[in-house]
Amino acid sequence: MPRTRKPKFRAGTATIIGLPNAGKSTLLNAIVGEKLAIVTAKAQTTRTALNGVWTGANAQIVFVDTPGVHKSDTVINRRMMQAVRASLDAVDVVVFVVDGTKRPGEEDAQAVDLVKKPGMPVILVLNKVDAIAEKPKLFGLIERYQTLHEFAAYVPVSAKTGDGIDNLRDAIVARLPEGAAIYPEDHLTDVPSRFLAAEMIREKILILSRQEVPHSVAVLVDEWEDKPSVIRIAATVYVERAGQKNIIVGAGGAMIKKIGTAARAEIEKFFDRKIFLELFVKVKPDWRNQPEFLNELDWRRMVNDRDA
Ligand SMILES: Nc1nc2c(ncn2[C@@H]2O[C@H](COP(=O)(O)OP(=O)(O)O)[C@@H](O)[C@H]2O)c(=O)[nH]1
Ligand SMILES: [Mg+2]
Repeated sequence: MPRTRKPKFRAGTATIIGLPNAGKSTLLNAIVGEKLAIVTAKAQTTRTALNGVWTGANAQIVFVDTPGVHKSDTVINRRMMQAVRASLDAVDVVVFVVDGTKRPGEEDAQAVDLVKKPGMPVILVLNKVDAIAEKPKLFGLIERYQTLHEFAAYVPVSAKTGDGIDNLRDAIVARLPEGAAIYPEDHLTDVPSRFLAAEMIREKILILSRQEVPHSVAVLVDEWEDKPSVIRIAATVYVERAGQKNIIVGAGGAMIKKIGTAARAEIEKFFDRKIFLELFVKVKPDWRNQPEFLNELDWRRMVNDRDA
């Protein structure tokens, strides 16, 4: 009887890199099938690297979503770029995401330079193909990117509709080393629940509030009480100025109520539990330049503190 060779299991890490708003977080969510990373139309929505695991029959990919490549001026921006660089260490494949509706510019060339490492396969993902009416335009775009780097593959996708996501997974898996799974097959992420909840609150603030507020907002979950019937969460929204606090609280508390309602719905959906959410707003001037506070916001330290 002829023996059919079973493909060997492959497992490894793929980091998702690109300019702000390319659709990196949307792509992570599309691949793992859960809304792990928050998404908005605003740049610098993602502030920290976070992982999401996809496990198939013959492979496991540990994805790392990262902040957009940008110039760093404040302490938080420097940390964001450190997270981007750190995600390139000990990684098997780089998934370089670009907005396929845009021509590559100087910023793209600089971002590509960041991922040029000897022997590192870099897959170019041309995202947002749902928004490209004339598909042949993609060929011209690919030609331009070819002048920037010898990419391992070119994969058009729509993170929004899911188009091309299977091809992308295949292209990544083909470049992973053979080996056993790194995580149990039902493991989704290392990110603690309280961080995910804080991010969901921050997303609603970014979506509902105006211009100057987004960059000034940080959210920390202070209490997480898991009761049989409900999870009770208390969180603090930090802003930099009193005026921003007024915007977020709104007239008669209308805005914070709206934020709370939207965030609670999102958190309930994700955890599939009834949630009781309490929000507080505090002014913390210049928090973006305070290393201590930035440590408090870092989910990796939340995990370590809990273990300690
Ligand atoms: N039309 C379209 N929009 C997308 C797609 N992927 C992401 N976006 C939008 O692009 C914006 C930035 O997405 P996000 O995932 O936060 O980008 P990131 O900054 O690279 O993480 C959001 O408004 C998304 O809804 C896509 O495939 N098609
Ligand atoms: Mg993002």
